[in-house]
Amino acid sequence: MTKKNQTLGEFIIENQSSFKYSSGELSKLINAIRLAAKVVNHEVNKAGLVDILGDAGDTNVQGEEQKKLDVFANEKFISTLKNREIVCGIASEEEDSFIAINSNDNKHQNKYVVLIDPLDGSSNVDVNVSVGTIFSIYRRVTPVGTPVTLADFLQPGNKQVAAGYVVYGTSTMLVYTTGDGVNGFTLNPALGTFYLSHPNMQFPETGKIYSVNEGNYVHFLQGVKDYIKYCQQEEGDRPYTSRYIGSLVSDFHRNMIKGGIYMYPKSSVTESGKLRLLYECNPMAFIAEQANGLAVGGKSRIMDIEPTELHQRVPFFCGSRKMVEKLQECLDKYH
Ligand code: AHM
Ligand code: MG
Repeated sequence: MTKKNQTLGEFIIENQSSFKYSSGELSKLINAIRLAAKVVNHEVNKAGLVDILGDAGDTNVQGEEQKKLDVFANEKFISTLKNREIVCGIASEEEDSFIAINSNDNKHQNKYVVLIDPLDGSSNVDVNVSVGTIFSIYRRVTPVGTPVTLADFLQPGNKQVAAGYVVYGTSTMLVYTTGDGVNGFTLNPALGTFYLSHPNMQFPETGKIYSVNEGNYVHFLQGVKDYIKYCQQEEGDRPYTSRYIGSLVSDFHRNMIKGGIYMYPKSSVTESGKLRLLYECNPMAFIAEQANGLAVGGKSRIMDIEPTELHQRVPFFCGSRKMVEKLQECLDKYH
């Protein structure tokens, strides 16, 4: 049961019973993310004021430049999660390999792993456009009492126990699911409190927005080109509207509220697309499905892909059910 005007803290406590595992730990985990999100939000909000913009000088594992805020967000989420005795490991888009939490004192008793994209779309920070944090939570598959291994992180998305995102936008929101629907909380910056503002979020069955980087059009597969042409044709409720922020969390969030489809296809230049299965696609797919939407990778459901490496990229199509089905129909014509 969801009520309006509830704080996130109250909501977590009231809804513990709907979670199938021991709920106290997961609640602690969501609380840790809530706390780190508030600190990162504070930093993101003042990005234009302080000398924090610009490259940190490091490159991440994908060879991309890191902005200082990426580094800050990465450190903040990791340290907040580490300081609580809940997770046995963390994998971050900004780290080459996973971080094992050395909980020798409690003999590796922690049961959860967290995968995180600490500041997605960070190239938007320089131009004052929304960015986000994406997180994904699994139960470890190796026995409690032993050190965490790569296998604990390489689980298909259908094994997620929770996932969510924070969008640092005109308002800051935290949206998450534990497999029992999707709820959105808006931060009241004056009080530093998240309030339940969007209970039981649902993708409209269909929509009028398509979001894709059309600059890459010539490189797309024919099925994707056909679908884009379909979106642009004048017929029925079409042409659709094209909206692309270039910040996955914001594009997804808008499409979930208004109805739409987000696409990051593979192309003749990016063989697997751009987005990372574990840090971006799986958590967004879990939220989408919990909100009556769909997420596919071209041939199959995103959450059924068996991951083979931490930083694996996959094509990603996600949004209103009918729109994703139509896209799939276009793709299927060619294989
Ligand atoms: P990032 O994790 O390096 O920020 O990249 C992911 C972002 C997504 O938020 C966004 O949808 C996409 O990259 C935009 O990519 P492009 O500029 O190629 O359209
Ligand atoms: Mg990212």
